[in-house]
Amino acid sequence: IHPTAARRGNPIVVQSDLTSYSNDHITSKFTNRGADVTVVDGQYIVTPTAKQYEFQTARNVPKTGLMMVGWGGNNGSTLSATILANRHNIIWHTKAGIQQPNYIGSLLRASTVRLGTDPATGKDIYVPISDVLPMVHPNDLVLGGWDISGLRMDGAMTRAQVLDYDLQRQVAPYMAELGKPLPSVYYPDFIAANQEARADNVVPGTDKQAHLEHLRADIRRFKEQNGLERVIVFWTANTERYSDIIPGVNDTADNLLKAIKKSHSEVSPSTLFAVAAILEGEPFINGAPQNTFVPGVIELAERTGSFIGGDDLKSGQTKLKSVLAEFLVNAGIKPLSIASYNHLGNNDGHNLSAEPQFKSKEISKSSVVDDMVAANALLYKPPQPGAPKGSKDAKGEHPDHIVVIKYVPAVGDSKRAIDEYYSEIFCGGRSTINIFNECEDSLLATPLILDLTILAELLTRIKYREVSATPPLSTKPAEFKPLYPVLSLLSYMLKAPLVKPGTDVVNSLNRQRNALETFLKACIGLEGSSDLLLETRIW
Ligand code: NAI
Ligand code: DG6
Repeated sequence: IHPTAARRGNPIVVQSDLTSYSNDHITSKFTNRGADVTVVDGQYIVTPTAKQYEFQTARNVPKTGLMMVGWGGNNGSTLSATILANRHNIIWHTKAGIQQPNYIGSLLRASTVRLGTDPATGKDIYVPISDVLPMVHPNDLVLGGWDISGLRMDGAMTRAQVLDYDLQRQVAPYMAELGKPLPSVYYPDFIAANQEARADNVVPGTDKQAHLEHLRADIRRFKEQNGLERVIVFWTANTERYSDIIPGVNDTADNLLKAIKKSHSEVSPSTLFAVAAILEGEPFINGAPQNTFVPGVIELAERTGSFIGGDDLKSGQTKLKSVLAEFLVNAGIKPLSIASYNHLGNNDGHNLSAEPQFKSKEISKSSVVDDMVAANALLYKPPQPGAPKGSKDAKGEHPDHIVVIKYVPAVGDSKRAIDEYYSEIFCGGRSTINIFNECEDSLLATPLILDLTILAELLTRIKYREVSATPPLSTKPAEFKPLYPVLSLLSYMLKAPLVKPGTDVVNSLNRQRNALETFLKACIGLEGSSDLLLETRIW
């Protein structure tokens, strides 16, 4: 076993020329293989490509804080209580018996990847994803954040009505120790009017530049007080309405900073938080659907190299859609319509009962099948160049797709989602698949917040450089540099993934997972997903 790797307690040690270990870093060589395709007279001319890279991952896992915006909401309070339950190993009674805390639903902590095969038995060996590279353990996250509601965290948990009473009872003293959320910025125009009664914990005034400085100071103080090396700022507050994109206001980084100075009305609270995190050099993740990342925010992140990720947690109905729609289209079956309804009775549902906030959610829930449809020109007629603007032919063929959300207070956090997939099958036949899913919304969402936080922290520690296959002897290797600031590798957990401008969004859950798995494995010098299993197919 490699002595340095073993000394640092790595559960996986790769023995190969492609991987090296030092006290501080894991360094790996990776060949990114692809193909350039040009279409000439209906013929596809394919040229395989191979580009070499090195990845370098810092092995020291920093002391990390998670500052949630909307900390006192259902997600924020549920996440805090479940981390505390795990940390203090609280077990509780339910009507079904004794329940242990766990991290089920977390991709990192409750799912595995295939590493390879045991040569002695020929059996596959799987490891938890969290073992592939050194990552923060959720129990070690230092929790904090803001909320416009000043209820102490134990009260926030009670208000959420998500967790079993016996767990609430036992975890309440720990929750009380967390205190109450920091006051937040509240611009009533951005969330539903029905939220106003909650807003008793707000930063005074209307000066957005002063608000920005206030939020930046909050982040710095939280870091200092807790001795943190890294803080992830996470928007899990109410869904806001979309901000208008206005040239001169939020279209560039400089304009946005000027607009904040002038307290322009189209600068939303979530955008202000994103700017505060970016200027503090800390990652910002948007767990809600609104367009927090106006072009000026993306440019600011690019300019400063601060990391951002979003939008909107992909927890239930949409996650299933990103599997099912792909399955149908990849099976050569043609979805003609997808009708998605859901109703819920928590505060999120209350806020979404207002039209502008629903609109934000409708947009993020609607785009999820676009790339699968675009990938299959055999089933769906692609956009026709030269067709009249706005016509069906100009847009290309697409299944009918509707999204309906209704607020039904009685069901609380237990969301009901009903989906119908109506498809064309062989020779004019029809297939209808109906799905009914019922589950606690916040218990689906909170593990995703953990995964996003832990991955975002990890991705700040990974650097890369391009390597020439045959460098001239005199050439010094390029410096390692950080990844591009928009963390599209987080797409698996997000409904409307933010990607590098000009690149395609991948919505397929399988492709998103493959990308992440391939990347993490590449960072330890393992190439390919190995699903080919060639040795099982040849003599
Ligand atoms: P919630 O309504 O229980 O919590 C939101 C919290 O944000 C509230 O405590 C509210 O007081 C606070 N808030 C509103 N504006 C604020 C501001 N400017 N600054 C600080 N705090 C503010 O909602 P929940 O269920 O926790 O969801 C949070 C967000 O995550 C929502 O936007 C929701 O759409 C989104 N989401 C939730 C999913 C789920 O399954 N629970 C999945 C996908 C997204
Ligand atoms: C109702 O749709 C409330 C929403 O906040 C959703 O619960 C949330 O966006 C999760 O959506 P999905 O489609 O992933 O279940």
